[in-house]
Amino acid sequence: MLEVLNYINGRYLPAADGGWIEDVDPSNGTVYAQITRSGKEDVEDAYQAAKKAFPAWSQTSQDQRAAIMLKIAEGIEARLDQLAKAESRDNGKPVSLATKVDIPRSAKNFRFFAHAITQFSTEAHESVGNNSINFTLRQPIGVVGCISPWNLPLYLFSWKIAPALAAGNTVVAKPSEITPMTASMLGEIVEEAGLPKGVLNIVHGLGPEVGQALVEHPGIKAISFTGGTKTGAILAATAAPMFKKLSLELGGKNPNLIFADCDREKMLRTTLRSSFANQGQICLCGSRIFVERSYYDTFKQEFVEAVKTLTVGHPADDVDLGAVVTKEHQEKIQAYIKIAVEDGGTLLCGGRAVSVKGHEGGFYLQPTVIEVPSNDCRINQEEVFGPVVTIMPFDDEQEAIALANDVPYGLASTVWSNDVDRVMRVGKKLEAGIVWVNTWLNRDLRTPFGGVKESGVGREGGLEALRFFTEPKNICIQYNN
Ligand code: TXE
Repeated sequence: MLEVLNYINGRYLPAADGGWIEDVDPSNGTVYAQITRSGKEDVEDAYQAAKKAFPAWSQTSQDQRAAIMLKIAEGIEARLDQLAKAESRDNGKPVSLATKVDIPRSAKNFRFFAHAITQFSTEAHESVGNNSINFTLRQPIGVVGCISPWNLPLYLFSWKIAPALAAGNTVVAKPSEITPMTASMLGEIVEEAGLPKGVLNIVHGLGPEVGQALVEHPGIKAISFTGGTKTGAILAATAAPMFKKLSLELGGKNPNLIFADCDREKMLRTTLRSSFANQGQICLCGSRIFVERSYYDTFKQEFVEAVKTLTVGHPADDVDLGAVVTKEHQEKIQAYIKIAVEDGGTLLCGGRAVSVKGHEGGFYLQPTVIEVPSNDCRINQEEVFGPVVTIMPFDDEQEAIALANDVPYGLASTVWSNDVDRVMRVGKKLEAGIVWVNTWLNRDLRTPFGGVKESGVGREGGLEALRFFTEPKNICIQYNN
């Protein structure tokens, strides 16, 4: 049986207490690997390795760090097929998606922050007449923790690790126990790239065990987390009394506002993606669709017809949707569909599990569209995180904005309209960290990424990430003329 081991101080090794958890292939429901089940002792070992490596790594020049990170990016790209297949087998997403999006973006994350760190400057101020100069150093924090989820495994794992390393920190990182494989493969890639031992350490296991131990460790001074809102709250409660720096990228329940004047062909094509990409398991998916009333009936008919053409099947095949990540998650999504209908929703298409010939044990679901009577329905208020979207009409901009904002989350939003005055009026009033206009998941890594309300605290991406992973220090020198 394939084993997923910890990577500590440049060595692959099992957890100290020898426990294991199963790694299930969502495409057929079989256990295909066992994952080492780490705990406090393993986090301590990883921390000691990172602490020992910190002085040298933090004194490595930005150019030297950048050179190693560029090699890590090349190492990921050299293993594109192997990593994409591993990602798909762990997560259930189509191999084509992992090949086109997840793995290339993981390489890009390292490449981006390799360049960013060589441009990362700070401010200085001369106080004329007072013979003083004030300048700011941005110093690495020390040993930091990175905790990532199962939906975009290597993509989000690398999105945290890259800026942490670029800023001169050493890292203890924990991927999701549901999709540990590609994170585990990163160990050999960073070693090949020349990353010194102990700079990056990867521990595997259950969130409430090794994840909690990571957050509780007094020596780990900052945690960058992506996952569920409930888990984010647990982390915050643990970290608060320790005054630990936290970046929390949590859930979303994103509105997709469609005005009648939009480019309808482009909107329809993009809305299929924003609704069902990665089986709807992206925190940025537009799961609540609101359409201007004059266009609503036409949209409903055309959108449902288009959704029915989407294919669901084994991730290794040329399909639009693969399997959702676990049996439990499949059941959670189906429960939400049932609740939506009980709340007065109309199932316009989908709603059922799919049995894929030869892979009957897999966790497949039809892409589902539900027309809801109100935004107050539970399915419009809670994150389902699956191939399920709801639709309902709105009468004017004010109503569209009110509906969009009437959720506990505030991560991303999409506005479809060719009226630039309107998209500015609406965009400025949306309670969201990201507003896409006539596009979706169109990311420039220099921009801040994150949300408001229950979608999290802080921002990742670009300079925001480098600022999170450094501490500013103001030095003031007074000199004699
Ligand atoms: O996230 P969890 P899961 C949402 C989505 C999904 C829900 C749960 O609604 O259904 O979150 O997903 C680790 N201390 N998103 O189960 O549980 C855990 O091991 C420290 C949105 O993946 O939050 C994993 O590595 N760590 C999100 C990571 O936290 C803990 C993407 C995420 O696990 C921990 C994924 C603890 N007490 C899910 N408990 C997005 N914004 O993209 C768990 N973990």
